[in-house]
Amino acid sequence: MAAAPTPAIPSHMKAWVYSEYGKSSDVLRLDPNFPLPHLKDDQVLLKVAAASLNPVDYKRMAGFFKDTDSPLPCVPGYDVAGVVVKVGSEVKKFKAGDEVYGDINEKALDHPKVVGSLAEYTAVEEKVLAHKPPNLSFPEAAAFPLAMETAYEGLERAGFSAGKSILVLGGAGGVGTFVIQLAKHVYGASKIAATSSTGKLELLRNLGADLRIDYTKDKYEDLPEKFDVVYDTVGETERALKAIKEGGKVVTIVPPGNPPAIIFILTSDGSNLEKLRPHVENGKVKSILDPKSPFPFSQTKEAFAYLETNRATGKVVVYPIP
Ligand code: NDP
Ligand code: 2XX
Repeated sequence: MAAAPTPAIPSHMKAWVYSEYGKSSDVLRLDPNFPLPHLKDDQVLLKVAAASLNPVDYKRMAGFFKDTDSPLPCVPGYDVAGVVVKVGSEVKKFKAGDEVYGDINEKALDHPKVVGSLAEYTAVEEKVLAHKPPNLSFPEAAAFPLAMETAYEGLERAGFSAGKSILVLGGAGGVGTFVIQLAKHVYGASKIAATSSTGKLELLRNLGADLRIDYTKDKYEDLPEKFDVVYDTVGETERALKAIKEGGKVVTIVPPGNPPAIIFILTSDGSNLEKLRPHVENGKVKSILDPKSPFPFSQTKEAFAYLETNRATGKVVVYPIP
C-alpha cells in the first residue's frame, strides 16, 4: 500500500495572538491567517498537536518581561508536543514524521519566540526538543517540559540527593507535582512533605508525599520537624528559610526571593528530557492534567483564564490543535 501523501505545509495558519500587553481576556485573539515562522538551519518545523500553559505565558502577556521580550504581535506558548514536518539543514537528531516534545524557549525571559506553541505550526531549535516517549499521548507529553525541567533544575541547584528530606511549597501545581515525583522516584528522598489547600491533599498523597500540610489550617514553619531542602513554587522564601535544618537549602522559582534562598530561571534543554526519560517511560513520573484539561484550541482563552486563577491542579493543556 502506498504511504499516505504528506500534507502540504501551508503559508498561513490559525494562531492565538496578542498585539498589546494586558490580561489574556482583553488582548488574546484567534488569527485565522497568521504567517508560519521562517525555519532556521538549526530548527525543525513542528505541526503542533498539543500545548500546555505556564504562568510565564500570562506574565509575559501582561508585559512583566517587556524589557527582554521579542516585539509584538506574538503567539504565546512555551510547551509543545507535535510532529516534525520539516528539518533545517543542520538538524541531526530528528527527521520528518518524528513525534517530539519540549519547551521551545531555551531562555525563558530572553527574547522568547514570536511564534509560540498556541498555533498550528511552530519552529523550534533541535537542542530544546526530545523524542516523545511512546507511552505518552500528545496532551500528556505537552504537560511535561517546562514544569518538569524546572523541578529538576531546582533539585539539582539545591544539591538534592538520596536520603535527604524535602518540603515542597505548592505541591499541587504544575511544577510542584513534578518536584514531589522526582524527589521520590529519581532522587530517593527520605521524606517528602508538601503543602496545598484542603481539597488537594489527596493528590499530594497519591503523588508520594509522606506528610501533607493544609496551608489553610497549619503553618509549616511552626513544625518541630525541619528539612534538608525546601522547594518554593509559591513565593514564600522568608517562611521557607525557617523550615530548613542547619545547612539546609531553600530553592525558589518565584521572584524576588530573599537570600540565602537560591533563585533561578530555568534553561530549557532536551537533554534533561532525555535524562529523565527512563522514569517517564516506566510510568513512575507522570504528568498530572487538571480535570478541566484538555481545553480544545477554540477554548484557549478559557484555558488562560483558568490558569490565571492560580487554582489549577497540575497542568492546563490545550488539545487538539486544531
Ligand atoms: P501553577 O499555576 O500550576 O500553580 C497553581 C497551584 O499553586 C495551585 O494548585 C495552587 O494550589 C497552588 N498554590 C497557590 N498558592 C499556594 C500557597 N500559598 N501554598 C501552596 N500552594 C499554593 O504554577 P506553576 O507550578 O507552573 O508555577 C509556580 C510559580 O513558579 C509561578 O509563579 C511561575 O511563574 C513560577 N515559575 C518560575 C520558573 C522559573 O524558572 N523561575 C519556572 C516555572 C514556574 P491551591 O489551590 O491548593 O492553593
Ligand atoms: O515567573 C517566572 C516564570 O514563570 C519564569 C519562567 O520566569 C519568571 C521569573 C522567575
